Amino acid sequence: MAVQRTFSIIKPDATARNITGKVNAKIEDAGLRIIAQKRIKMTREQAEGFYAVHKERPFFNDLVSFMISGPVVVQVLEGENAIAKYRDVMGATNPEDAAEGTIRASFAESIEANTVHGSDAPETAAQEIPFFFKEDEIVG
Ligand code: IDP
Repeated sequence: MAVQRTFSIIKPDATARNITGKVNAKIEDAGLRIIAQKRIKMTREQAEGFYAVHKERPFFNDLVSFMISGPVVVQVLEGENAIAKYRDVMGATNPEDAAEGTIRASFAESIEANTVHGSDAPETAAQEIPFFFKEDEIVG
């Protein structure tokens, strides 16, 4: 399996509870390397653009409001099979379904305030990384 890059967001529920370091420890313990990271406050336009694939879903407006309700930490992670590996480390979308030890099982508050985002496929990662990072901000 090749070395891949994936895009991650530590969501506002995690920055509010000051647990970004605990999330990062789980990422690093899984063998993923944080090769870019910044703390930002997303604009509504950014959040709507980022989640555009979900715009017909009933939870879209609430999701956008949640994502702009506080700071987030956007990241690029690198490692062997990073996209699938990070999805495993995150756990299921609904924390009630997430496997023990995963980020969402450990920290998520609800299906919406579920602590992290991670790209779901190589094509998604390739769109999401440049949405937030310039190439010279990523140091592999
Ligand atoms: P994922 O983040 O596990 O890939 P998606 O289905 O792509 O899950 O949904 C994107 C985000 O939208 C979720 O992480 C969660 O924050 C939110 N979300 C998904 N389903 C629901 C729902 O049924 N109610 C409220 N928010 C939801």
